Amino acid sequence: MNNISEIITENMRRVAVVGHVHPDGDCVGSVMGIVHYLTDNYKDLTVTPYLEALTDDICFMTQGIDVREDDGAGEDYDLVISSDVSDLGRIGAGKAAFMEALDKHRTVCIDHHVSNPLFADVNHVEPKASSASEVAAGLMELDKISLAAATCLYTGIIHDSGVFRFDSTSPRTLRIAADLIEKGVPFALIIQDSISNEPIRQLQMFAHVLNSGVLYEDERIFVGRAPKVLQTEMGLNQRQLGSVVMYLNYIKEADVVLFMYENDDGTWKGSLRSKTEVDVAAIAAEFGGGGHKKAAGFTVNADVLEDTECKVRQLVKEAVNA
Ligand SMILES: [Mn+2]
Repeated sequence: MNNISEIITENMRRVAVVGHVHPDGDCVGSVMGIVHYLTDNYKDLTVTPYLEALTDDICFMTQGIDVREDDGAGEDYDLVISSDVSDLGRIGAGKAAFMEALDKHRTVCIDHHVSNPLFADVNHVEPKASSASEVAAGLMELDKISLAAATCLYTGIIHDSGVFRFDSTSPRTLRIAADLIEKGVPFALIIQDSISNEPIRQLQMFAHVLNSGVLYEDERIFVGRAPKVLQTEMGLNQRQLGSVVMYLNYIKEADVVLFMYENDDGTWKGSLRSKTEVDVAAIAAEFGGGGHKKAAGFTVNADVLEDTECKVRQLVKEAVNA
């Protein structure tokens, strides 16, 4: 597919756009970007976004728009588009609408995950793109992108690219972002309000993990933990722990960071970050997990928590000396 117009036919009237479970900035940005673009340019279309409940930092993108949080069963849409969804099982709200449309060969998948099994009838997956929002923007005609659409797409790009810091940022990412800024996107305000804006409890959690964790200087790895009791004490849920590992990654003396936090079911999630050639996806795979070279994760049982931390340190050591 070169342009999103290729999937819109004359007799289409009702379209739905769905994202993944626990929607993040890129998911909401790309879904809402597509919703705005289709609504703005196809007057015969009624376009409905489906998204699960949004966190405070990204909910501005859906303000004033009817977003459905249910599964959309029985709606019989002419077309259902998924965006930023890596796998059928990851569809959040609107899942029934998507599955019913799949039976009728009326689905499209727009994504950037390399692992995407191409689950829709029409699939447009760009594994090298920074974000689904970049992919979506690349399928649009620039002069047909409104300020509202541009704002959502820009927000999606900065969320998934770490404001253009991650390796996935390409010259194309920046060109598309530049085109979007030209529409008048208030980018400084969005970065301030949507990225550099953390509730004090989340920063206190980071401070706690930083102070209670251990820096193994010889191995250049920092290991920190957040047990359930601490999460409860701070009034945080798991989704609000995401920024902790990002801040831990600022530690100059550590090339690799391991952040272990307890899940509701008593298992522990290990979140790994690397600043060097140490491939943390390979380390996570040793524990049945996976991810990217510089950001990966896995889940282990509580009884092997200590062992796991030791083993990660050993694996990092081996990788450094390899
Ligand atoms: Mn994404």
